[in-house]
Amino acid sequence: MNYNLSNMIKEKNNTTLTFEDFKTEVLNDYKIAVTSRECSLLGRREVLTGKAKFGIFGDGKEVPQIAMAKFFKNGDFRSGYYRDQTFMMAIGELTIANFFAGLYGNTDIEQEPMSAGRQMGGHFVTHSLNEDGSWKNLSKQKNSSSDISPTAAQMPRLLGLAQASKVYREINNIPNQRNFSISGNEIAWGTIGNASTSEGVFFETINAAGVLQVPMLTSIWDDEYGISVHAKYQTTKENISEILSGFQRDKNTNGIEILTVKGWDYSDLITTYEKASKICREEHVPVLVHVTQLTQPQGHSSSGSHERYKSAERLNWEKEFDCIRQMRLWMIAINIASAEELAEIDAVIKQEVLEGKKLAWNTFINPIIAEKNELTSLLEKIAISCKNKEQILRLSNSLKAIKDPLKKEILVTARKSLRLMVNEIARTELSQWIQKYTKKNQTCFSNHLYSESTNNVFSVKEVVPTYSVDAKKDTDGRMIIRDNFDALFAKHPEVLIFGEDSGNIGDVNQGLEGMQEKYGETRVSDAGIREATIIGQGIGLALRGLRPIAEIQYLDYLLYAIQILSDDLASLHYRTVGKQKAPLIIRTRGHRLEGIWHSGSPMGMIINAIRGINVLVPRDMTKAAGFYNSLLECDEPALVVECLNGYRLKEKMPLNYGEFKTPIGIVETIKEGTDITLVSYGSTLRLVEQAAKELLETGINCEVIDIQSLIPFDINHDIAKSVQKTNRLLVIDEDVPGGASAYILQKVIEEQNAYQFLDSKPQTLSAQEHRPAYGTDGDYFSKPSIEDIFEKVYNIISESNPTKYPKLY
Ligand SMILES: Cc1ncc(C[n+]2csc(CCOP(=O)(O)OP(=O)(O)O)c2C)c(N)n1
Ligand SMILES: [Mg+2]
Repeated sequence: MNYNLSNMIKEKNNTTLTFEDFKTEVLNDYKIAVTSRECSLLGRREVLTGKAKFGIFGDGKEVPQIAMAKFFKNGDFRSGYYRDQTFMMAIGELTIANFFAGLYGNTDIEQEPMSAGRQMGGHFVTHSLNEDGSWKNLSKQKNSSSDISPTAAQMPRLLGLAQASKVYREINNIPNQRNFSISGNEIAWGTIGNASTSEGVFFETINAAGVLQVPMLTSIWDDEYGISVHAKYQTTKENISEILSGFQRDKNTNGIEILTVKGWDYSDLITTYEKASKICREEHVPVLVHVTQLTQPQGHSSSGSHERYKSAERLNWEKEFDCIRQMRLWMIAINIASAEELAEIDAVIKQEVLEGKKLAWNTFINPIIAEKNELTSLLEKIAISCKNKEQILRLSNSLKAIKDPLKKEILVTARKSLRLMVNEIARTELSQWIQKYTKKNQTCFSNHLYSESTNNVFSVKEVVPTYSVDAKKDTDGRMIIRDNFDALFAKHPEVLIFGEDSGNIGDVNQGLEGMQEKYGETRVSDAGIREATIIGQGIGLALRGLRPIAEIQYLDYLLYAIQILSDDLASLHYRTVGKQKAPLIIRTRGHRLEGIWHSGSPMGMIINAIRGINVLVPRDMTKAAGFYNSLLECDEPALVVECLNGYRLKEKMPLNYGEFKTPIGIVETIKEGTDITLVSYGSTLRLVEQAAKELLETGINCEVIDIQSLIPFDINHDIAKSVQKTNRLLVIDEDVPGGASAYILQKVIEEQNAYQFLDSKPQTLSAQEHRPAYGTDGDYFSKPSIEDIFEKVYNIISESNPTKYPKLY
């Protein structure tokens, strides 16, 4: 169908398209746009009257989204932001009732499919997974990755979603491939606000897409503002497509295609998206559509008003160039409908939206009212026999008077009432009611941070490495990693690895030596120096059924990607209530080596930033390889930190590459002892082992435990069992004081209740607060040494037996 006016008439005369067909389609588009607008208008009122807490809407951006949706096909993916409600309505993934359910925060996923109330409205998703966590057929549905609020953070993942099409075009032996792609013909559609293009990850993504030549179609919704800040403070020349023009491809170069279109010009928008999607889908060339002259009729969000920062002239212009108004004028001008007919449509839609809103409200509030009634009836019944009857009834009556109660108000009433009946028999019934109610609702708000499927990390059973009878510790660690990757690439065609120097030279430590030659550039590749988008590639590829391993060259450089890991990957399973998964493996190497930026071990920062991602800290390369083997059997994301100083250390060569599995969440006792439990992980563990040997010579018998897995942490509480035996605990790591060691103490002392077995103060030994200094001496004075460990343990033992172990200093 051609929507350009002159072509339209030509087509009409050629009878390839009847005017009636054309008219029906345009009218349908208009109806979606008006429905969306009415939702925005009514949505804002719901916030102002207190029924909803916050609203951010897509008004002013309706018409371009209708145009974009026309070329969005099954199998395609969107990665966008909070203005895209019209698009979601146009592809049939958001109803009026869903829209309002999101605004109210309905925790029922059936009513609020975007996040079951976890995200504020305007953050969209489609469901990629069945109830049991298995994949749906994504190539038969329209897909949207799950939105997040940080501006431009949708961009890194967009790159990966697009790259997946390229991978599927080049590789044809992946199991269930057709559930994810039909010959790689899918586009990844991005949307971003004009001001958000100021973020670094926007430029990083555009550059990477130009290099990778992937089908990524990015639309910039340009309304000249980012909240109150005008384009002149955001964008050089106030024009993002102009400054990106150096990326424009030409006959002899790679690059991207850049198109510009006015956001209120319905017919030109359709022509533009038709052209853009054709280039992108067929040629796999990234396309950027700069949609200018958009408006924001109600301002940025339900907080604040744009009259405070837009001039009267701008406000008037926005009224005139409101995209729906312009579409209406165009329809009247070409006789698609009269002003009266359109006014009639508007009135009908207004009513429909009102009814949809009412339905959503009733569906949301009625179950809560029923819970309120249940509690007040219970309180009235049990209060009669209570000493504090009056006070309890007062609480109950106050709750009763709340017309639209919150769950919080119900629970507060119940918990306050409980305190008033501590010594009464009636207490039991209320206490049970509270526990049941809390459990149900806590689950609503807290489940699915990690996979709850039968393929989660706990499903992996340990498979020990096997060795030949005469095996000696004579193989470099890096060879074990390499040969294991070799086995994995052969076993899993859906596995691919990429990162800085990972391809041609086979990573900086040669753990991938020869792999590119053997498995090709699609599966083993070099990436630019751009950690955030390396992770974004991984997230997007994993969302489309591949098993990417994204390599971050050194743990210290994970910081460039920590925002995406924390905001996007770590929250993905939680914020989609288990409706999307990205089982990405992040491979990196860390702990001590040389100097400030090659010796960091900021594990406390990492584990606190990325709850939702498993964090594995193997002590050697066999353990690391075993983790990769385990992870590829399950459906969760994980960070694996290999020991930077372990690639040249000798290990025994296993026979069952690709098969042996390190269990996840299970600690390993590597030396049994009776006097104190030493808990550590990673590179530090070797020092702990040595210190334990030296301590044994003085008669102190340490039990040494390798944590192996910081998240999940010691699921069998084996550390507490050890402390029960030794009655003493020292946690050693090379993070800052109060870093990961504080996390470990909290787990062992508080969660595992090990405090009750202690005869001495539980202690930690960590690195200095500053970054590790360069060289062997820098290391010695920055990180815990064998002597530090020895003396710390000695002092703990000396406290209880000073006669045998007199003070050293
Ligand atoms: C990293 C980050 N910084 C700040 C914000 C707060 N914020 C939300 S939207 C927004 C402006 C975005 O403007 P633009 O990209 O032009 O999109 P528009 O809302 O105009 O469509 C800001 C600053 C945020 N969400 N994320
Ligand atoms: Mg803007």
